[in-house]
Amino acid sequence: MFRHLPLVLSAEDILKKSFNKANKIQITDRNALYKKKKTIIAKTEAFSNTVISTLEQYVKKFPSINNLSPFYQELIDIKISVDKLKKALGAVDWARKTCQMIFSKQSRSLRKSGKIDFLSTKQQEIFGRISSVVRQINKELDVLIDAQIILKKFPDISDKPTVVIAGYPNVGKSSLLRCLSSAKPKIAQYPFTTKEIYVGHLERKEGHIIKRIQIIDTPGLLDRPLSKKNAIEKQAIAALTHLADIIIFVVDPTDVCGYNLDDQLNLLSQVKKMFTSSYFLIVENKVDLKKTDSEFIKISCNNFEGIEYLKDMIFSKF
Ligand SMILES: Nc1nc2c(ncn2[C@@H]2O[C@H](COP(=O)(O)OP(=O)(O)OP(=O)(O)O)[C@@H](O)[C@H]2O)c(=O)[nH]1
Ligand SMILES: [Mg+2]
Repeated sequence: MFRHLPLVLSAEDILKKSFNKANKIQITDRNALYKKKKTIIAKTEAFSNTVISTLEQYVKKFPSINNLSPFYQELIDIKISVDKLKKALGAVDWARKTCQMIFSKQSRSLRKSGKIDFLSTKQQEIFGRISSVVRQINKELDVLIDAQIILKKFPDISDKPTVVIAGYPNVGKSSLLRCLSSAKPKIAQYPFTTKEIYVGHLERKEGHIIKRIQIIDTPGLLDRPLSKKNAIEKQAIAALTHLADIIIFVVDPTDVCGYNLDDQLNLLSQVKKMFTSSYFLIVENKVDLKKTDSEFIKISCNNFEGIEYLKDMIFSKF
């Protein structure tokens, strides 16, 4: 989705690249005066056009935030800030227009004059003014440099039917995504292993139809109010809010996750209250270690007990 974002350069690097382009220019003309004049004009053009086209490319290739899905907009807000990114793109566009204006105005006087001294002075003036505009947006370019790295790592979400796996940290959510799909999220025996949203896909042929489902692994949630949730937890809430047709809520009654069952069940009732339009499948994981008499779907990501049944339940709901 965001893989084709341009590699954003700092202000100094944009200027360096543009001066390098200008320095490479060689004009030949038998008339020495013309040669000098043409060279000055061509170098000025090469420098200005490189700056302008670089800035233009950034603005064009960054996604228009308002056209993104609400999920991506919220993810941007959590990880970057929509406002900050919009302001940075606005500033870069302002700089592009300003450089364009400086170049158009000044290059006319370059063409008219035949005096080399005047041409050199004008050229330096254009270099100076454009450089100072680019340096003015140094901070905003830094915002885009960071944003570009973050956006390139965003999960590829499609509008397929979607299952979101949620629950306390360390209960086996990522293990379940591995059991249900070919995705390979990291699994470890400590909480908050998952810090991002991961996507896997589950397919099944039913007659002539292939049913495709998107499954999303989320960072662990703690039983605390939304206002107290950190940026990692907020990503899970964003996935539940914007993407979940089905929510698989995983509980771990064994305590090896490090959290007691009552807290997990409190979270479950909070989540149920928040997401009333999603269908819930509540699974009790790690039944290879302990099985309770709850009515939850019993699974083990270790020995795959209950996994096929869970898949049947998922497909039957779509
Ligand atoms: N015995 C047993 N261990 C399991 C099972 N499923 C997961 N585990 C273990 O539980 C630990 C946590 O698993 P993860 O899949 O990383 O849990 P998570 O919910 O994604 O954790 P966070 O990303 O930190 O929220 C790991 O050590 C897994 O090997 C299971 O069915 N049985
Ligand atoms: Mg995980």
